[in-house]
Amino acid sequence: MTDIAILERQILDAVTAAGDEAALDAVRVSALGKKGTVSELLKSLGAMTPDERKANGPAFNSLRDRVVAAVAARKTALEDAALDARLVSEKVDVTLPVRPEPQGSIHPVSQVLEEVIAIFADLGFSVAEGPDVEYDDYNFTRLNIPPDHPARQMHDTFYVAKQADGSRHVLRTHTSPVQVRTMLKQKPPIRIISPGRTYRVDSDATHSPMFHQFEGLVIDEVTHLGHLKWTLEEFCKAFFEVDAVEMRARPSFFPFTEPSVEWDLRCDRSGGQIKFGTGHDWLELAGSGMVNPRVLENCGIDPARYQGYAFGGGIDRLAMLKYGIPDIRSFFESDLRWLRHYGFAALDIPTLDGGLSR
Ligand code: 2U9
Repeated sequence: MTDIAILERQILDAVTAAGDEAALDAVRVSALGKKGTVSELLKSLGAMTPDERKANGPAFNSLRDRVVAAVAARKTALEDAALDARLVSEKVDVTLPVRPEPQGSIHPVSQVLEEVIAIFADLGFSVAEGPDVEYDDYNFTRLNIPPDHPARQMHDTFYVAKQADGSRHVLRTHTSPVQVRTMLKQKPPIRIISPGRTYRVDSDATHSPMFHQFEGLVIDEVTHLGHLKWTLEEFCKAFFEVDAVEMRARPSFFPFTEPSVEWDLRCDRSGGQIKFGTGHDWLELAGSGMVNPRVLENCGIDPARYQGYAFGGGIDRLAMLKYGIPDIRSFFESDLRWLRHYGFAALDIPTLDGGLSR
């Protein structure tokens, strides 16, 4: 073997033996660095005669090329091995449950609240919220229920202690004051729902002193009872997960809507379970109406230019109907066995495309 061949063998063995990028770089420097063995050989060409240079030049240069290529190939191999090792160590099993042992469950009222929000969001409504303790003015007076109006008695109000100015705050008896607040700060078009807690002095199997409502409000230049009916129909189809529903209108009275309409839903109770869209029974669904022009005026909206429709329903009541819960009071007893039975898994988030209910 020539000296060149021996040197090449030594360098290539060292390249192969380099176990990581730092070791490989040390081999590269010792061969190709300023004072490296191959660099010294190339430098020695300068001191040779033209004939010697002719004889040794090609061999020295091709040695340098082979060493450069071997170092580059080893570098790629080391990088590939490092990536493979990282991929193995960082492997994630995407089939594992996100939370192996979920604790607790989602209350049916929270679940139905999310279902209602998902449906109305799909219909273009946004969610508005407000405080549970309200001004008497927003809960009643601006909604066309002035002091001493008989409708105040219907609301069985919880009053809060007198303020310094003699006025009394109330626990809101409906979520309508949220719509009042929205109208006072936002110009039409308005398209909101206001779900939340409401309070009335009432308690039996179908009434709880604290219950949950959703109300909807649409204000625009052209709105009518047809829009209202379509909106409630679309809601019912999505909520009860049926292809068709039939609604029956009954004339009603609310101080904040004129005309006022209550809606019943065709249903079938014959099989022990309730079915919607067929049958000979009717189920009270929601109250509604065209917003009373006096309410628009009280909330800073010009009734000559705008009209609106509004509706309201009980969330607890919807949860009882959909999930077969007979007594509203059981919602608020915090009985763990009840919660385990009627509760929803933490990741059971209702969406229209992913499925509203289990
Ligand atoms: C504004 C104007 C009008 C909201 C409405 C009802 C009819 C209604 C009840 C259903 C069952 C309450 O939970 S329940 O007891 N609600 O019947 N709610 S119209 O009307 C509004 C609201 C706000 C500014």
